[in-house]
Amino acid sequence: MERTVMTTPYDVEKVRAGFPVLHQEVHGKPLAYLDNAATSQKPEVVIEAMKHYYEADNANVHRGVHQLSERATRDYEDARAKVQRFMNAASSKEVVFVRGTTEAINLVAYSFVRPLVGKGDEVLITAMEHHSNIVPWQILCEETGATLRVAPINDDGALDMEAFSVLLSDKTRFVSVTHVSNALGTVNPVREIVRLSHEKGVPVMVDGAQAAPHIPIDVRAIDADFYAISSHKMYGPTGVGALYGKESLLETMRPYQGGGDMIKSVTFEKTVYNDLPYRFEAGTPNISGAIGFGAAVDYLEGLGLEAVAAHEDALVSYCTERLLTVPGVRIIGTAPDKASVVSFTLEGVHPHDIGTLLDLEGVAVRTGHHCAQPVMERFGVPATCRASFGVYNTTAEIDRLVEAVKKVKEVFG
Ligand code: C6P
Repeated sequence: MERTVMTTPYDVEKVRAGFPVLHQEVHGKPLAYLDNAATSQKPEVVIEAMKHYYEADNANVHRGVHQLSERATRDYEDARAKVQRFMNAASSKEVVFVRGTTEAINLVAYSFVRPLVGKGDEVLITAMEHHSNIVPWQILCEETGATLRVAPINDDGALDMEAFSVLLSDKTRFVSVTHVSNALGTVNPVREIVRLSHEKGVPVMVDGAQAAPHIPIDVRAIDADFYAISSHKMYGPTGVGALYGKESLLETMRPYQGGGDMIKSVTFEKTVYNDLPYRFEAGTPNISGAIGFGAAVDYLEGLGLEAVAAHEDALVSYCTERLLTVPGVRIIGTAPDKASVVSFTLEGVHPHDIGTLLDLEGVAVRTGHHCAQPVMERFGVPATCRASFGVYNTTAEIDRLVEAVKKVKEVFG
């Protein structure tokens, strides 16, 4: 992907100063938080935005005529506009607040794809998907008689595009792919995937959970039909995310849940559903979460996504190079285009043992299957140790990771 080179140097120490949680010791060592793919830390500005809402404006949205409700509604809708701008969606009607990527994918499976498919139809995903982009499609296939097809990945963790093109057939009704793999770091050629799919008239959903915190997202340039993101991986709060959907498609979809706010009028005879995007936001939403999400989007845009991407690309390269100096280290996922994740194993040591010993050194990584068990199977490993980087990480923290891995090697002989 082409990236703009920033003229001002990236000031990581200034960035770090904005994150209160980073300034602590774990087991007597300074915290090196390298588990950003699981969830990122929150800057003061996000914490403050949420605190302000509860201290000054707390009220339900779209309901009251009183001052507090008007303010809460304004800030909630401002947050939607921020997310719209962040993803470059054409209209705020195309941005539905959800609990996160998982809920967004389930919503699309239920409301858009399920009524479209039956026996003989196929849904196409890839072998590098997170469970959130596998299980909803399995449920859908079980219930409709459709078949789930899986495009394979190459030994370096890149998608096998030739196989993908072959699997994309006249039977394919829907394609759902991740933009960035959480277990491998692979960046998928989503524009190309969408182009090929649209040539066959097949709509595409992109799971952007791991892309949105790291690379600029432009849903219109990608021409994605649906795109899902999670606030908590983007320096925002947990429990909120966004589903982008093309207005023309959202308009055709049945509601996901029924309840308050998703209706225009209700009688026992007939309910008239609300306009977009409220039709998909039944019940009192996560108001403080959405406001925090909006603040997180402002924060990321303030840093500049190109600058963030350049900073994290440099960390991935540095980490890969340094880890490979340790005999017995194997990097899982070596695709040419990667974002922010370095998954590895150490010969003779279970990743959980590595994780536990790293924790004693103050280094936080995730170990396990990363909710992507088929990826582990593909690479013949039970689990990996995953270092994942964010805006505040430094090469010094990577040096500490590498020194800790060397120590693990010594302990286990
Ligand atoms: N991956 C990880 O440690 P939610 O939980 O709904 O915000 O996001 C789910 C999800 C979907 N797709 C991808 C590619 C993801 O990485 C995740 C979440 C975390 O890798 C937690 S399992």
